[in-house]
Amino acid sequence: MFKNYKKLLATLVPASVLVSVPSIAMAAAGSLDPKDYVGISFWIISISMVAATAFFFLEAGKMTAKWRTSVVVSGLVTLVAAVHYFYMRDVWVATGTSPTVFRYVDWLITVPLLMVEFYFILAAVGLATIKVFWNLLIGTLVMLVGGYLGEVGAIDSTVGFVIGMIGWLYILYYIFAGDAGTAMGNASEGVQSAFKAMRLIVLIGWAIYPLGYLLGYMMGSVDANALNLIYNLADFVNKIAFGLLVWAAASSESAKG
Ligand SMILES: *C/C=C(C)/C=C/C=C(C)/C=C/C1=C(C)CCCC1(C)C
Repeated sequence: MFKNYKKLLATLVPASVLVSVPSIAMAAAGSLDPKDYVGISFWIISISMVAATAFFFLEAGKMTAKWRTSVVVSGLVTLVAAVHYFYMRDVWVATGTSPTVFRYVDWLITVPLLMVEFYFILAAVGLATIKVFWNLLIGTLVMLVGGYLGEVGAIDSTVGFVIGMIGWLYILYYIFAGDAGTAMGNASEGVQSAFKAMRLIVLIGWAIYPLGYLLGYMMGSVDANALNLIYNLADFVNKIAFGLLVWAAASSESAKG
């Protein structure tokens, strides 16, 4: 499957640079206001996603077969996010409104991919069952559907928040106390510490999102600046740092041969 790895890389990296061209053109035309900190954060994070993608795809080639897919998935997460970030940035710069649809389409693709990472890290040590993946996916869908309906005003923003929280708490319960959490017993130290760090990201890194929602929608009026700045920061932590944890575990385990 990875024989054409170099070819894949040669396609994906220029492709991610190409999608950034419209944004570069806009910035060159001076449309990014130096006082627009939210717009600048969109810019910085979109470029970071491109850089992280190149890094993960290049590094994947150094891993043993068992670990390569995990690092490729880290690169897919940042690639999908990079593309959405260029669109989101343009929506923000052009209209000053939240790019809610692009944001949720991105999450709908990238969050399940992050759940796949959990599945893979368990699978690499022979502990995963498909049930683990389905449970994490169900939690993800409840979380995102609740949040989306609340953000677009289809349901009351507090109700959307509560539904979203239920989905997130289910994921937390599952990875800390459920099958996925208790299955790690005899995994190697490198895998165990990576798994624990990934769990902490889902607990602490992911907590930034409901905070953004709270400050964005539930303080009496809608604050698009706070909402987008916080979501952007959260994506940086939860996509790039999370990917680096997977990369670190894969590197150390691959070095063992
Ligand atoms: C790469 C994108 C990631 C990891 C996105 C994660 C999103 C969340 C953890 C969102 C959580 C929410 C709640 C827990 C309640 C309020 C609504 C959400 C959707 C913002």
